[in-house]
Formats: sequence, structure tokens, C-alpha cells
Amino acid sequence: MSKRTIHFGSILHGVGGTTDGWRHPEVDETASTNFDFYKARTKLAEKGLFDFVFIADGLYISEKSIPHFLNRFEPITLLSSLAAITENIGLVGTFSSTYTDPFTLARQLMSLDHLSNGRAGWNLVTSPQAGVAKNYNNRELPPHDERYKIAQEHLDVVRGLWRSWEADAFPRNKETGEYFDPSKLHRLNYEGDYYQVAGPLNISRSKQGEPLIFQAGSSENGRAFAAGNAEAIFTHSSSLEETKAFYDDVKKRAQAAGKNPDYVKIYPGINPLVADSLEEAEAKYQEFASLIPIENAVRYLARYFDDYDFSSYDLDAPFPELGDIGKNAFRSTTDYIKQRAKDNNQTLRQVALEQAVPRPNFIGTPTDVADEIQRWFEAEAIDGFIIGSDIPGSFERFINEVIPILQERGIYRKAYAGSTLRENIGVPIVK
Ligand code: FMN
Repeated sequence: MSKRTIHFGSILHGVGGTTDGWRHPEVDETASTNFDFYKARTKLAEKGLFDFVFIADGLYISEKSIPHFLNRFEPITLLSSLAAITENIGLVGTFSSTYTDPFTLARQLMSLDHLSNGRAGWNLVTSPQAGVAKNYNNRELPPHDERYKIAQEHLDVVRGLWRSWEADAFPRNKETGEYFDPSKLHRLNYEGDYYQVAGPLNISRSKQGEPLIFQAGSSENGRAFAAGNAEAIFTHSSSLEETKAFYDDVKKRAQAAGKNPDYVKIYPGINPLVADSLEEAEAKYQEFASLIPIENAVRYLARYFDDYDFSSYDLDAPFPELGDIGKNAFRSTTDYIKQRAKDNNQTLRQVALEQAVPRPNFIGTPTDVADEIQRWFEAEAIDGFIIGSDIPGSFERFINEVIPILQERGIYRKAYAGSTLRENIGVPIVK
């Protein structure tokens, strides 16, 4: 078996994931719709030998949304453009299983996989916000449990369509006139509760067979779905202990589902903050956090609870008892926030600030950050990390200073393993 090494992806998030980070003097306030920003970040991530860039997405906004959500690119379009200017890095986009049509999505993702020579991935989400329905002919947001049932059928259809053609289905023999071999064409003829799709798909297999499946959703249903279906998982990174428990749980579930647990890769999202000293990094964090007024932090928190109105609550009283509010939205996240507030006797102000601008747990000099990454890696709490980069300058320092330390220590590669996403992430090509 080859030596286990750490992996990275990079989330490309325009002006960032906060309400007010765009006001930082060094942030390009046009980044969310500026292709030059995405190009530069993607090139840098490829220089750092990252497995992939990752585009998060959503389908509903309101005046309460954070700036990046208000005005951003659609993922398949953006990733197709990035495919043309890169060679090795994977291209993962977020698409909803509740509000996309499986035939159309299968076709778009397979086209991206061809355009990029085998580097496409789908981050499957179920859409957590009720407001999305208003953009999709009022097809009401189904309950949390049902969303995962729909997701299972949707993914079965998409994968079935991707397997319409065997790998050698197109002889394209000019002499005999045989363009395709009909015996290698398979119609899906899917009849389910939510979808009826005949197929076949009008595009062949790609260099990596088919796009890689990512999943983001960590509730009981989310974990069961991921363990049975996903090849990689995007999750939170609250603490080493909690992440380790998540990792062990999902790997065990994957094994029980008859899968090789090594082929379900776990990537928590982190925001490393690299500076010349721990004090300087702390000062940079404080400067950044001070951009976010408490009322905006509360608004940010409210989004997880489907824009619940917290305005009548005392900011400095214990975090309110919310019952089932949030259960049909970002369930795993809202359950976590409620439990953590209870365990730590937090006030509404503390919870809102912690969510809106979390203090990075990978912070300090390049060596400090590399040490912490190595600690999580050696504890087998992760397979890799998805690196966020809201605080200006930190991503560049991560690539130029932290990566070489990890390479020196023999826990990070010095060259790409191959040219497809599956090869680089370390899961089999689909035959
Ligand atoms: N939903 C989206 O619509 N777009 C996203 O980009 C997205 N990213 C997510 C990232 C993480 C780490 C998690 C945990 C969830 C994310 N979700 C996203 C929401 C989930 O897909 C899901 O709809 C929601 O969390 C409820 O499922 P859960 O309770 O199983 O987590």
C-alpha cells in the first residue's frame, strides 16, 4: 500500500464567507464576479498541488444574505472556464439534488468532465432553505428526511445515465462506417417515486469514467447517505476530537455499507491564518473580526435557522431555547450550535460572533500551522482539508510557506499523482 499523505482542496468564495470581510482594505470588493480572482486563486492552488478547487452554491437570496451570496457565478459555467486555464487541479461544483433535473445535470457534469480531461466533481447538497421553492415554481421544500430520499433517486439516475455508454462504445471506424457499437449502449429506463428517466445520455464516459461525488450534510441522514454514496465529504472542523469522532463514524458506516472506507475521503473546511508570529496572526484575526458588527453576526447566524428573527432576544442572555427551529434547514449545523451553546453556557452574542467569524484553530507561523495539520493528520481525524481564505494574504503564505514544510516532512506529495481528479484524490477510476 502506498504511504498515506495529506490532501487539500481550496474553496473559492469571492469576497468571502462573512458579512463584512469585503470591507477589509486588501480584499478585492469585486471578487465574487471577477474571473481574474478565480483564475489567480485556482492557479495558486494548482501550484500547491491541491486536489481540487471547490465552489459552494445556493439557490435563494434575500436582503439578509451575505455579499458573496448576493452576486456570484453559477458553478458549471465558472468551472468550465477554469478547466481551460488549468491542467491537473480538480473542479468540484455544488448542485442541489432537490432542485435540479437529473438528466440535465448528468449531461452538464459529464461535459465538464470531458472539457477538463477527467477533473470534474459534484458536491451534492439537498438545499436547506425554504425560500428556494419560490424560485422553482413553488415546488415546496420537502422535509429533511424526504430530501435525502429524493437525493438517493436523483444520484442513482445521474450515475445510471453516466453509465449509458461502455468505455469502448465508439469505434468511429471510417472504413466500415461503424460510428458506435449498439451492444455497448445501455438504456436506463428508470422508474422511481420521484423520477422516470429513459436515457441514454448523449455523451460518453470520460477519462476518469465519471465525475467524483462529494457530499455536504452531516446529520444522521446526511452521514448515512454519504457513507453509502459519496467518494468525498465536506464537513465542519470544530475540534480535533469531534472531527475524529465524525471520521470514525463515517468510515465505519461506509464499511457496513459494503464500501472500502479508504474511498470515502473526509475533508473538513478550515481557514488557516499564517503570519510571522502567533501574536501577529492573532492581531490579524482581531482586525478582521472587528469588521463585523454584532447585528450582522446575528443575521449571519439566523440564516442557518432559515432566517429566524432573533431581534427580540437579549444579546447577553443565555442562547435561547429554539425547540425544532432549524431542523428542516441546516439540521446538523443548527443541532451543533444549540448543543454547543448549552454545553458552554454561551450567550446569543457569543454564539453569533463565533459563527460569523470563527477564530481559526490553525493559526500562527508556517511551522505552527504545519504542526497542527500534522497533528490532525496523524490522529487519523481527516484525509484532507478544504482551505478557506477570507483573511487577505494567508492563502498565498499557506501555499508558499506551509506546503514546503509538509513536503519536507514527507506527508505531502511533490508532484500530482495523475491528471484526473480520481487519481489525485486517491479513489478508483470508474470502468
Ligand atoms: N447547502 C447548499 O445549498 N450549498 C452549499 O454550498 C452547502 N455547503 C455545505 C457545507 C457543509 C460543511 C455542510 C455541513 C452543509 C452544507 N450545505 C450546503 C447544506 C447541506 O447540503 C444540507 O442541505 C443541510 O446541511 C442539511 O443537511 P444535514 O442536516 O444533513 O447537514
